[in-house]
Amino acid sequence: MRIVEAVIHDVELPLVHSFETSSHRKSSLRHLLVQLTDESGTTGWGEIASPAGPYYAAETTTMAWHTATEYLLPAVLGKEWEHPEQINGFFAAVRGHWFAKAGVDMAAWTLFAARSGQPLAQTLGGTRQSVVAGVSLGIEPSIDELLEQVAKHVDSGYPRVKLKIAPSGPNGRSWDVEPVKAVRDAYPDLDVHVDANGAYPGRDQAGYDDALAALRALDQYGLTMIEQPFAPRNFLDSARLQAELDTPVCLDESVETLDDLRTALELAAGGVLNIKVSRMGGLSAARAAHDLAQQAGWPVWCGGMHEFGIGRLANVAISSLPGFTLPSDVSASNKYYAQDVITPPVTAENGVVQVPEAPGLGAEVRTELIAAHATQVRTFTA
Ligand code: OSB
Ligand code: MG
Repeated sequence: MRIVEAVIHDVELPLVHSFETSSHRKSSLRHLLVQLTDESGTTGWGEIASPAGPYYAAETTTMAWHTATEYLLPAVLGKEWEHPEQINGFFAAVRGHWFAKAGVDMAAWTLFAARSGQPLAQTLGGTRQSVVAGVSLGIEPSIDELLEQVAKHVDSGYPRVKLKIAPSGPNGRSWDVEPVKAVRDAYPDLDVHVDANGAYPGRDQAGYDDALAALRALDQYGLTMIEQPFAPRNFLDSARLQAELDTPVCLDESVETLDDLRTALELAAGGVLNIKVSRMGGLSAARAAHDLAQQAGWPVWCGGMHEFGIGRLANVAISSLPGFTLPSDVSASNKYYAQDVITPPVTAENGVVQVPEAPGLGAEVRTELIAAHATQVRTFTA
């Protein structure tokens, strides 16, 4: 196969409900859609779901545009390949920039699946026909508004709810033990987990004692996991915390590469892995992380970056692999977007999403909707 054309679309979609985490709040999202076409005229789509600002990872959408247009797309154009796992090799010299790489890798995988006449999930080695979805709920202005959000999603059938939490600090009041207690009191048996996005100070920072006290208090609420309590590179405090808590610690931001995962496994810096296709640089890396975690006995689940439909379907496909035993953040398109870039959109019935059986991505890409919401487009030809 040879990529003869690459197109990148910079697309902004409004969110149906604004979303706040320990670092910031947003009401619309700007993602980059990558379209690769080979010499047979087969097209594959990928999504660069980098957040606009450098708060989850250092990468931003503007940087990803630069990385993709200056380095990644020129590197894949005109190259001969037989399998999508080779794509990353063409830009192996580029350090980091996992989101930008993920979008290109994903486009190569969907192109390959389409050309093989196979659903993406099957191409990846997926074994499930459906995947269980959980929802991720942001920090709300009040406990009542949070309980309203939980009720809305539990009532529509989602079996797991993840709550964003934050310690008190320069960003404002703490949002951890109090909301968790309120949700647990209202839903004694619900699968609940929390995600701090690395906001708790580590051992060498002010506030560590308060952080430990809050995290220890959270251990009482039967949470499925505490996701990313400490900063991404702080594997050591994560390992110390895991050694004393009953609740599994889940790593998200800490694991960008397979080397990070090996470090985490060796140190027992957690017990669960959130695999994000975007954070790890694509489907090839996500699949390799799944294999490594499975061998080590860590359950995994697929995290999201509020993907539009293209990235969302890639998440559904990877979640069909056997080691994804916990609910994934593959909620329906309508949790975030009134109009999605694919048709049909991703839907969930009682919190269960069907894995598409159609070849390739598994849905039609709505190019007219993409064009209507695009702020810039660039085309490369071999
Ligand atoms: O940490 O999981 C996270 C969104 C943006 C940045 C970080 C995270 C998230 C989510 C989104 O939780 C979950 C989803 O896409 O449904
Ligand atoms: Mg997370």
